Amino acid sequence: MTTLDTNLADLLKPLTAGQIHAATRVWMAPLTRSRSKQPGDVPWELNAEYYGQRADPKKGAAVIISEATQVSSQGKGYAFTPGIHSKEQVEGWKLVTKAVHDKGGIILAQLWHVGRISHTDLQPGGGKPVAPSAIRAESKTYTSKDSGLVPTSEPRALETDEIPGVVEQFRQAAQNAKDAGFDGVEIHGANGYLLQQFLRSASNTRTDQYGGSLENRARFCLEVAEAVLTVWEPGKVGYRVSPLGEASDNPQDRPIDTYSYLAAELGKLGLAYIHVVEEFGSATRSDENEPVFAAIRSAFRDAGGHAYVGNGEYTAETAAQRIATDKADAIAFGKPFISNPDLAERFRRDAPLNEWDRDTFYGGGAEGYTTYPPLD
Ligand code: 8OZ
Repeated sequence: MTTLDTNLADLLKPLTAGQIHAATRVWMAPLTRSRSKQPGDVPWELNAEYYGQRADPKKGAAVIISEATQVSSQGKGYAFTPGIHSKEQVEGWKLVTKAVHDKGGIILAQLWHVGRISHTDLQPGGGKPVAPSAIRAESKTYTSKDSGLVPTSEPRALETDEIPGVVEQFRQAAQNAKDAGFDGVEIHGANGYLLQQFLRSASNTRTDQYGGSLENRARFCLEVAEAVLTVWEPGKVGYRVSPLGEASDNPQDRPIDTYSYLAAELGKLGLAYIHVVEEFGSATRSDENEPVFAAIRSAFRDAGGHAYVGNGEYTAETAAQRIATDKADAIAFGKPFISNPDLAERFRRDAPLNEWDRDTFYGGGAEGYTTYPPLD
């Protein structure tokens, strides 16, 4: 028997993460696809079809984490990404959650505020994007079909008394997710966006209670989590981190200290899972980096958190091995789910995978979105 055969059973067995009852350990990662209906960044039938195709909890994703979804118009950083702050958007998401539930699936909304990774063209009234500090990211974003990628705008620092209003955007979005029929939410704390901008000293030079010490830099992240927990039970909430990632010009500092503190505080809140981007860009799931993941895993679990969800360039083999050795409770697959709506079934049958087409990752219509065939 191969390693895959011996461990595959572990990958395909059920998992209870808090109050999330997942049929397998094969989850679908949040994937920006930039196909919301315009104007208004509204989810629509095409998005419902895409998510529905992947929603069979045994053959597809046991749990779907939605693409990153802006909590407010201020939280938007890329053209064509969906929001969850207007009435139309909530109505649009109802089509998506219904399509998933019709297949017996589970879907969580990923709540997103980009902070400084935005452009004045995308901001309400053409204002500056907001951030912990007025430090521009050497990074690009996408403002329209015509402009292509453009440098991000210089942000302005949030006033201390504005911060509760931004926390409230997350609370309201969490409530909107409930109204739209989601089964829970994931807080986007990764990849150089607003929560991570607060957490890291490279993007946070504040001198109030939201900057300086690690406790202060993590304060905003934890206030967001607590606000979300006024709407959702902790067993239905996850939090995503990218401890080693430096995406969007946001270098790491002291990842073990930073993320074991954050993971422990999130664990104390009793969250369903922590979702860790282990490999992306310059970050890799190497032996050298293993202590970072191990520290997060034990800090979160020991404090009362439930599952550890790994992510990043996994195959069936590496995922199965990770589960079998208790290095993760579930694995979130991204690109493989773009091109394989029935990914878990293909793993089960050891069937070949469809290849993904990068040219159709972002924007456009059905092509490269709902056109990948299942086995049957
Ligand atoms: C790809 C393109 C735009 C945004 C992330 C939400 O990295 C994203 C994203 C990914 O978390």
